[in-house]
Order: sequence, then C-alpha cells, then structure tokens
Amino acid sequence: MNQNSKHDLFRRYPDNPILTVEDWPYKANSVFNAAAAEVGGKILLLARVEDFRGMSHLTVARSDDGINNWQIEKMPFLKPEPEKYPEELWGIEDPRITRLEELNKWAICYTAYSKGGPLVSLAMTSDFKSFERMGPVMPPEDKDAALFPVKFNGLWAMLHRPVPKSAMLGAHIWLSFSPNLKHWGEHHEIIQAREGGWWDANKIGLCAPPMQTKEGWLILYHGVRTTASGSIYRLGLALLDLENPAKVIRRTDEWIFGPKAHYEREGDVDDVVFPCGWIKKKDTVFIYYGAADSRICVATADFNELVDFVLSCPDHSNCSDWWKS
Ligand code: M1P
Repeated sequence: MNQNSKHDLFRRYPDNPILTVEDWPYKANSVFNAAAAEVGGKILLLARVEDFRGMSHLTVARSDDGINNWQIEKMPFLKPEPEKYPEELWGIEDPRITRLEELNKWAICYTAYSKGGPLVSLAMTSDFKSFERMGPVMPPEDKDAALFPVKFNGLWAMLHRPVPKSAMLGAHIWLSFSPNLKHWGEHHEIIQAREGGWWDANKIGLCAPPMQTKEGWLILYHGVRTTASGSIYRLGLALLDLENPAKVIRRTDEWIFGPKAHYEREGDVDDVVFPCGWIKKKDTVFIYYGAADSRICVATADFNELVDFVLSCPDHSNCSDWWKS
C-alpha cells in the first residue's frame, strides 16, 4: 500500500446496526439512508423508511448521544403527497440536512421519485415538527443533493448528481448556484466518476453535506463498482476550495470505507454503505449510513486524521481528468 492508503479511518460501532425496522413504532419493510443534524442538543436522524408497497417516506428519530436510546416519532415527518406534488408519486428518499444560519432554518434536500425519474426536491424547517416544501429544484434524473451552509458571492450553492440518458457518459457530481434556493443555474461539473477498473468508475454521488474545515470543504462521496454479481457502494473523500467550491483541491485514489461487516454485505441490496449525514462532535466525526439498504449504522473517525489524510492525497487543483493521462 502506498502512503495514500487508508482503510481504517472509520471505525464501526461494535453494536451496529443502531436502528432497524424492529425498533420502529409502526410496520415497515426497512429503515436506512438517514440524514443527520444536531438539533436542541440532541442528534436527530431523518430516516428513509420503506413501506411494504416499496415507497419511502421520512421519519425523525432523536438520541442524546447519537448512538443509543433513540426516540422515534410515531408518525412520518415528511411523506409523499402525490395528489398535490405529483413528483412524489413513487415516494421520497435519501434526505440530506444543512443548517442555514442566515435563515435560521434547516434545509432538507431529498429525492422525489417522479414518473419521469428521481429528481431533487427541497423542504425547509425550523423545528422538525412542521416544514415548508419548496418543490422540485432539479429535473430528473438528478439526486444525491445537499446545500452548502453558506453563500458564495451572495448565492446559495448545491452539490447534486444528474444522470445523463446514456450510462456511457457517466454520472458525476455537479455544483449549482441560486439567489433564492428556488431557481438554480451556473452549473459546473466538478467531480467526475473515473473510468475503467476504478472503484468509483462511471457513477458517483454525494453522501453527506459538505463539511467546512480550515483547509477547504470536506466532501464524502460514494462510488459504485459494477461487478458480475451486482454493484458495490464504497466511500471516498475530496476537498474543495473554501472560497471557490468549484475547485477540487484533493481527492482520494482509494476508497476509505466499504462493505465488510455482514450487515453491510447482506440485505435488500447487498454490498452497500450509503451515508446521508455526518456530525462533528469535538474531534470525532460520526457518519450515519444505510447498510445494504436495510438498516442504519454508525462509524466514527478522528476529524484531524480525515483532514490530514485527504491533504496527503494527490493535488487536483490543475487537472480534472488527471487519471486518464
Ligand atoms: O441501492 C443502493 C442505492 O442506490 C441508489 O443510489 P444512487 O442512485 O446514488 O446509485 C439509491 O436508490 C439509494 O437510495 C440506494 O441506497
């Protein structure tokens, strides 16, 4: 292994999974891919819950330490309303939460599964009791979206993952800007899925929202490897310039976390780790991830080790397609 190898950055909680459908106060098929936020001194997860029709909705669970004693709401927080919002016909999935201090609100980006394909929708809340839908902000197919917590030159910024009609073109992470969170433009493709035999060839997507560090915006993303027996979802890191997030400074060559434990390897979809939220508490980063599309797990890393590791990875600032040369 070279100096840029690091497969032990994240440590799995020994009693994973922390939440399963058996814990749920009502009947459902599975709970997974939860967003995370620190709200009122507690850790709040907004879990994707899949019902027995195959449609998903989002439900709140709270815990003092983010690991144990979850209090799960008895009713969904956000459920599809296809009569009023036709883009939610086949459910809502995979939320990401960003605190917008300027508005004193949390923004929730989620996937609305429309007849035309999955798209990015946005909702705002100030208390996780009620919410305001802002509706679709990106047309299909587009998902894996999250907002930055601050504006850049007066504009809000969002990372997201459109999928072109031809899979041959690859699914990459884009950055877009908006003056009002509703109308989005100034689109840039910033992190490309690699090609060929790479672990993150052809399809990548943002995991948790960008995390601000002194060195840049830390990005956690998933890469999808297609094999003869299905896809493997693994995680990598990138670092974006603090002032200009369209500029990728660093990116890990090797994945830093992938399905290993039995609860990640077997489930409704085998071999998937899929975080939608991370929380920094002092120097520890907690990632909350869906395991095998069936349950919710947590793993922790030392914040400084994460940053030092990504800074030790190849410089990306001058070359977007460096791996092709
Ligand atoms: O089954 C794995 C994941 O597949 C999709 O993710 P993506 O479109 O980014 O590849 C989503 O359906 C996700 O919910 C699921 O966990």
